[in-house]
Amino acid sequence: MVAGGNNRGTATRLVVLVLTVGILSALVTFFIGDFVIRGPESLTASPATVAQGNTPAQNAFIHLEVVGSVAAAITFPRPDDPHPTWVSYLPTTILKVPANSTVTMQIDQEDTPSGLRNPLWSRAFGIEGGTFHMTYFDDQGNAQAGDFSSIPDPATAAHTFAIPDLGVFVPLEGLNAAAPAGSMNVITFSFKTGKAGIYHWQCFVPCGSGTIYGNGGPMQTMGYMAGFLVVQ
Ligand SMILES: [Cu+2]
Repeated sequence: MVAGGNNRGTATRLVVLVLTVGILSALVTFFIGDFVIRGPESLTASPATVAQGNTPAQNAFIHLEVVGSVAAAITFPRPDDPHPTWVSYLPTTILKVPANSTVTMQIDQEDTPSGLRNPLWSRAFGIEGGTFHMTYFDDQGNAQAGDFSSIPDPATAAHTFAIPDLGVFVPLEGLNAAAPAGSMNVITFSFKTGKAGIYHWQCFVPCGSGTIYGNGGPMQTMGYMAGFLVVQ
């Protein structure tokens, strides 16, 4: 009798243990799966041809938009975004580009200036020809265009596009307050990729307003001011 009772007790404990482990495993799987699914989508470079100044694009083209808040997007709206007030690159920051190729970027920059903490960062590095092409607006709100190796005033930068491991760095001029409503600075440049790999990229302007030193929130979150360049 006593032995039988012990066996039943052991069996019950075993069933409870197995069920508990099963439920915990299911929960862990669910949370990991949910995390992966909720991660930003990826954008594969298109083979489209656009001009950078007089140089036609080759191989790969990536078109991004930079907004002061996701809800204000013009080119790439993200209606169900969990952070509509966050500053962001759009439509995503997971960018897939071919290895050993020239990637041409077009960035529609719509945010106002934040300023650079280090004036050295007003210079562009690591891009083809050393210059980026930019259409922008002057203090009178007139459209201007030109090729630049740096932005004229570090205080007027809004964001930067930086891939540290590839030595690529481009300052993005903030939209002048005199620019007509709904306008954007359009910045185009090209850089070369080497071997396949995953390269972290991010903005170097602490632009996450409302977070400590501006470096939290969107600055640390994939899909906003940080991302991966997937070279494949
Ligand atoms: Cu930024």
